[in-house]
Amino acid sequence: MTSNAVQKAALNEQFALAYGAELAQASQPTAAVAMRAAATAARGLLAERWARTQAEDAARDSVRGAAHPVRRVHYLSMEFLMGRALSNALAALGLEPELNRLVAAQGQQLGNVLEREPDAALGNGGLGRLAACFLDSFAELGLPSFGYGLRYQYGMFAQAIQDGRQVEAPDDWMRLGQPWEVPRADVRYAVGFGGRVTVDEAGQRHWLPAEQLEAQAFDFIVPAHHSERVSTLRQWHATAAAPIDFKAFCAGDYAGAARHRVVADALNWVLYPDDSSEAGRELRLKQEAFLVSASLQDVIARHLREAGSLDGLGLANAIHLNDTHPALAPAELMRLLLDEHGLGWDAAWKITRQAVSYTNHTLMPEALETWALSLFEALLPRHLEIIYEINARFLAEVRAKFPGDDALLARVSLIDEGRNGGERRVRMAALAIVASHRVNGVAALHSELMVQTIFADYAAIFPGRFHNVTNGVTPRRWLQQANPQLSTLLDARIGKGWRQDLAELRALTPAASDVAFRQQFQAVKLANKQRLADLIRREVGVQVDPNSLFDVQIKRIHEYKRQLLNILHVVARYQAILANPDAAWVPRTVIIAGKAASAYVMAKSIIQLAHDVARVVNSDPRVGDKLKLVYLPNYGVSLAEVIIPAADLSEQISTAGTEASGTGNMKFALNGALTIGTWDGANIEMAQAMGEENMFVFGLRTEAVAQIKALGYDPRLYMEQNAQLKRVIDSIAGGVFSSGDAGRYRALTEMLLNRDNYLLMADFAAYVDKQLEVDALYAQPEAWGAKAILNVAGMGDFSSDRTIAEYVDRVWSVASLG
Ligand code: DL6
Repeated sequence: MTSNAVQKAALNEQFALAYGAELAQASQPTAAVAMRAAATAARGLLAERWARTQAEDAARDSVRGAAHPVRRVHYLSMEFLMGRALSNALAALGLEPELNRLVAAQGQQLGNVLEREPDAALGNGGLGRLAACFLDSFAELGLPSFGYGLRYQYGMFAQAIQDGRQVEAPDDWMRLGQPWEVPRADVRYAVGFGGRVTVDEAGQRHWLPAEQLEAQAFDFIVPAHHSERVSTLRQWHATAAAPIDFKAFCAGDYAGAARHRVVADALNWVLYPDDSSEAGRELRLKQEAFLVSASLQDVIARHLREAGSLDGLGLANAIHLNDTHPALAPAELMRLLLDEHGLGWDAAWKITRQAVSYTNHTLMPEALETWALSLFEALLPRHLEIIYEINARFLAEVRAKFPGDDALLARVSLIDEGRNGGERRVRMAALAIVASHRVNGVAALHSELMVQTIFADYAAIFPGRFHNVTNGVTPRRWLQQANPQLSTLLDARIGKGWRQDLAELRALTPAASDVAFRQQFQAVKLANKQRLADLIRREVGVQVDPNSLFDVQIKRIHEYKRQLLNILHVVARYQAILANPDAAWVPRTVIIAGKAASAYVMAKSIIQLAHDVARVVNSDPRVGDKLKLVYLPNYGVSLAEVIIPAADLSEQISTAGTEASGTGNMKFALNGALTIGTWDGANIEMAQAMGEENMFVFGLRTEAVAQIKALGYDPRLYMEQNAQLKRVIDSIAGGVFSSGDAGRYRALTEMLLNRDNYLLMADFAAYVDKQLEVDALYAQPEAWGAKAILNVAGMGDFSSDRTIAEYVDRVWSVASLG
């Protein structure tokens, strides 16, 4: 039998068994029953690949001390935004037609079955989705690797909209079980918190934690598409180490008997507990420490199993910190090596520096994580001692290199001494930088600004440590699976190789001037738009015209991403249509989706404004199909997979210098949307790759932003000089969109007029003008289609396979250790 025939036979067998078991429990055949059976069957097939991959990796040269060993990469991240897994697994296994046949035999349609799978939304936005794309590329490139995360029971919240306002609810994504995960009952580690540190007669320090938890591993297997390799996401689940308090139980105090179990379980509940309370902050720090400790114990245990001793630990293993959330890792690794394995400081530090590297994903100073020393001391007393020691040695080095510069010492210290009256805090980014052999940003501009601004001092102290690795996205999910019709068209034109080597998209360039191809390309776009129009009608009851220009902004709601600028443009356009209804308006459907952090008041106000404006515009008969505004609730990976292939225009309009990279920008262009964007993040490299003339670039650039701010920015001036902007602000402030309630958006308009930190007022005119250019081009379908094709052709550099290859080269290889 061929290997595909063997796989088919195995799928048949496993599906039959799983379907029987599911049906017995569910009592009637539904698409959900078929979905779970299919997932169980696919997981069974992947499990065999997992075992083979692990055996291959264990036998690799690295642990035997070759000169340039292949290192195993351990990617520590608090977020993995995986989305659905079944269609990805079927595509990788080449079994979609077979499963189609199997579910049809049970009276189900494959499309419905696939849609029954809940999204694994264990992430917040771009950072988490990037981690998920990386797992795909780890498998595809055959990199020995483990992703490490937490097994959140509720993940990111589910967003509902009530009266135009965001309402958050737990997203109970595992309520019907989680057929994908493989529980590893035997992979468990103890993780401690609190207590105190003692010193024995030999001077050895011992941490005696007051609370002991147990971390149990659950594996999620991610398959390669062009080999039988897989990568693993190992997620930790916390339980209390101690049994119930029997005394309390016997006294009838059942809640008291189990209190410590609830405390332990709280670690599993949500991603990002609200950290506006002390309890929320404590829980978050515990989650981070829990992830780090369990993962590093696992790394060490595996190395000991394979190599027999700690020798070569730092050379054979890369430990990567996805932002600062796992930045406790160097301190925990030092603790494990010093206290649990008896190494001396120098040997432990050498291993740590060899192993650890760190990616920064934001320049926002407020997002740079710090922890109150008091909390740290209470939860992690031994780690704090180690951080003090790392700091003392680091500051001694700095003193030697820059004698007499006390201000520098204060700025770079791992401890913020709270000199301005604040409390003392641990700076997690400083810990990550000092302990890493490589630190990188995620797009060229971001990496440059990182060393010029937030990390300028460290860059002077550690020249050569800072690098750039521009983000990428997996073409398997974001083109092949999300846009099957476009994939088929590309296959016919340039072959199938782009799935493995995205650079092959370049061969599409001549197709931009091929009339027949353009028509086919635009027919695919129209079909995708029709699918989205159907979804919009189902979800929010708005009828949109698939021939209108689909103008899309989907991402976390944040002031710097400037969804508000987009809404201001909608209001301006609405007013212009009313003033001149008979002009040749290019019909436009503006689509926004995204979640606001639950405590972020301004972002929630922006969501409400979008709904208020949508209500007024969409119900105004004078406007009709000329303009519609749609807000799609509960944005997530699966929704993005429907929206992105249908977009004509991709809104990437952050204030220059604020968006580290963006990855949505890449997904849109890959699916043939044109970008309207600022000179920010990876927009810049995309424009360079596809030609700036194929993008609608507008707005102030980073230097101009800095200059305006330095000169004393006065947003009111922009309004006074621009009658259109004044009408827009006046109408919002006057209650035109809030049923006359002039107070509803007072804070928002006051913010625009008095602070406007993200320069919306300064960029408004350029943005509105650029939108007119968008209209003009869209009115020429031939020219629009050609540019859309050139966008796809220019995206060859933006595969996460390229990104991971660069990480291997610049960050994770032994050669990068210098
Ligand atoms: O690098 C992935 C992604 C970038 O594409 C976005 O530009 C950036 O905003 C995002 N950063 C974060 C930062 N969170 N923290 N800390 O999500 O990373």
